[in-house]
Amino acid sequence: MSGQINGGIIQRYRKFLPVSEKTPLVTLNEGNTPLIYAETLSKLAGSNIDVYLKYEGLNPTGSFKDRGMTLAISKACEENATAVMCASTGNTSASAAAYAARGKIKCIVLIPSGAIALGKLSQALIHGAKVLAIKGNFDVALELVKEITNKYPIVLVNSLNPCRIEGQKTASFEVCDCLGDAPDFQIMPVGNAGNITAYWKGYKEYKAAGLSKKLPVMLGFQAKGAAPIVRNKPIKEPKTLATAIRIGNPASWKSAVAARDESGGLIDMVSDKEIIAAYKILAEKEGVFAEPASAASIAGLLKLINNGYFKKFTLSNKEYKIVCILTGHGLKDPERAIKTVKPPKVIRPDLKSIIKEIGY
Ligand code: AN7
Repeated sequence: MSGQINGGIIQRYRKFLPVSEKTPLVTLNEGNTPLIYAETLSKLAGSNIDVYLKYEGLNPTGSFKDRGMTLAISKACEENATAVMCASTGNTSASAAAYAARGKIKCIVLIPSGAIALGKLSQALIHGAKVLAIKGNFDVALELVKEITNKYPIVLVNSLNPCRIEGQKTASFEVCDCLGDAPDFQIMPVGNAGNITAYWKGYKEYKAAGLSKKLPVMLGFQAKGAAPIVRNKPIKEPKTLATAIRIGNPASWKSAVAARDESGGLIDMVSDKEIIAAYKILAEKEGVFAEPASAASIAGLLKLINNGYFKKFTLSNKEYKIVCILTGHGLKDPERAIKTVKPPKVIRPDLKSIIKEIGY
């Protein structure tokens, strides 16, 4: 027996995507991720603002990359490609490796040595990709991958591949389907800048199709030590503990700036300290575990609340909706979680010791 039971983003949004009946479907039923109301963050934002979390960590490999990868790998299979390749700060490699395994196509990934989270590395390895760690950062890896895929018959599956952006834009369709329209504001992390490009494209297409009425203000956040767009110059040695967005020369720089400017938004930065504070608030107050790069969305939200950004919009009685994109699951980087909090206290295995600790 074959066939999908509920399918993924290609089946659900087929008419918006560059596929035909001939395109094989390489899917793990990605997408359809929850939009979760955030009670604590909504209270902090103000009485007429609702904050929602788009939990992309619940995709099959634990990040939003699966939306673009299902399409990129399906198209590579349609074109009878024998191999795909990407550079990655982790999540792209995890997703490429899984979808390539599913599509029975060879996968090669180039990662910065010692600089990707353990969960992501384990995924790329267990799915059978050829994983090569270079003594260099993501930007160097991406340049090498571009050169190799130009010279050899290997399909590039970084977000320079337009299929990646096409697939990822379906997340904005889901937000609109869920809210009945686009939100007023969208906050998201920016690394290689493919995702902000994809969301903005999706919002515009949905509106043009008459399926939504408004467009959101796009608010992107980079990590302070890796903020080339904010500083308006490439960063040679980007630094941040949010390894997913440790990127100094984003491939989709221009289209990210266009999304910012066309939407009347901004691209700003948050420090590692702010990212970790947001990471903890999200986990402790909302019950949602997202990786540090994703917490940049929440750090950005808190920064904008604190500097009064929303005040100028919310003087009226109108209700406003903010959607924060949580791009990857917290379990991707368990080491960071454990470093952020105290390790468990080791006690004697008796009732008295336990009761003493829990204060009853
Ligand atoms: C969790 O995996 O670039 O601005 O190579 O993994 O579209 O790059 C990951 C990026 C945000 C930034 N959040 O998105 C890679 C990679 C998470 C991420 C981003 C990434 P883009």
